[in-house]
Amino acid sequence: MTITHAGLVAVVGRPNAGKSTLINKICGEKVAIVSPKPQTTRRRLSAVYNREPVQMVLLDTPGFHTPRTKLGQFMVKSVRESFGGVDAAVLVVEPVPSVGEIERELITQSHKRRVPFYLAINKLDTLPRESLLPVIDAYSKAASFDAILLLSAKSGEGVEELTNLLLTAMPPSPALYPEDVSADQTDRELISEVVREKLLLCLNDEVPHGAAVTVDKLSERKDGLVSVEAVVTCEKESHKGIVIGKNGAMLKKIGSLARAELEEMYGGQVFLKLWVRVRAGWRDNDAQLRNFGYQ
Ligand SMILES: Nc1nc2c(ncn2[C@@H]2O[C@H](COP(=O)(O)OP(=O)(O)OP(=O)(O)O)[C@@H](O)[C@H]2O)c(=O)[nH]1
Ligand SMILES: [Mg+2]
Repeated sequence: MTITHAGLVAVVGRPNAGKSTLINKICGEKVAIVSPKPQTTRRRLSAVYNREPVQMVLLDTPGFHTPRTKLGQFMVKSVRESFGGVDAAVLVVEPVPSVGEIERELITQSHKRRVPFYLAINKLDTLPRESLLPVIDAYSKAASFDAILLLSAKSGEGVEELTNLLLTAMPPSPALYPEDVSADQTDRELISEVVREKLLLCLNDEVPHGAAVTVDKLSERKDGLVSVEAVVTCEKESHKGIVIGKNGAMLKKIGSLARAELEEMYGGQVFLKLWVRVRAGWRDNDAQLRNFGYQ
């Protein structure tokens, strides 16, 4: 593959706007976890998309919000940092006809960078087209964008148009990543994210938001079987009880959902063992945060 143009694209927006869904859709594969709950993404993730002769590295960022914990501070800091050195930025927004404080702050930050800046009004599939006119109007008044796109990250409608615009914004450069790399995350990080996604899907807000997942053991046997031991760390004893569930039913459900997805990714059998433990207040503890990779 010959790459002549390559660059970085920051994808920003409020929690739940659909940033990770959009990045997965552009890349044509699942690189980032997605959930109906806000604050799913905690760490910046680089997803690599190649279309010869261009390579585009999409930075999936945590939803921008007012932090209440040190984990939240880390998340918000990583959004701010993601603007540094990018070649383009995309603001992903909900299709609502007013520009929120979060969006205004992100617009200000992006304008400082003076790079092509695109607005992606997402979730087009959830409302009739005529309802989008006031949304476009509100954003046109709030800032100058290089383009305003209407799209559905879920169905894919309008995504190709954004992809094409972004590709043309990439500057002359050799490839930034080898062509077989799809994201800058290790197998351990990927596995712990898949387990965390299932926690978000199966449990109510407070419990998964106070949970972290780490992979303690990972091995691949000669016969191809992948063996994983992962730990779910909760903030409270009561949360631990909820994660485990009656007779272990919830943990079993989370484990089997995660295993099914990992088996698809690895293309073979996966043995997944989950443990649950409690570390009170870990979201405000520097050492714990470092331990979980939130530093
Ligand atoms: N109907 C509809 N739902 C969408 C669309 N895009 C995303 N969603 C849903 O919105 C929810 C949030 O999507 P994510 O991709 O996790 O959002 P995010 O912006 O990455 O969220 P954080 O990581 O929390 O900042 C999920 O339930 C998605 O399925 C869309 O175009 N249409
Ligand atoms: Mg996300």
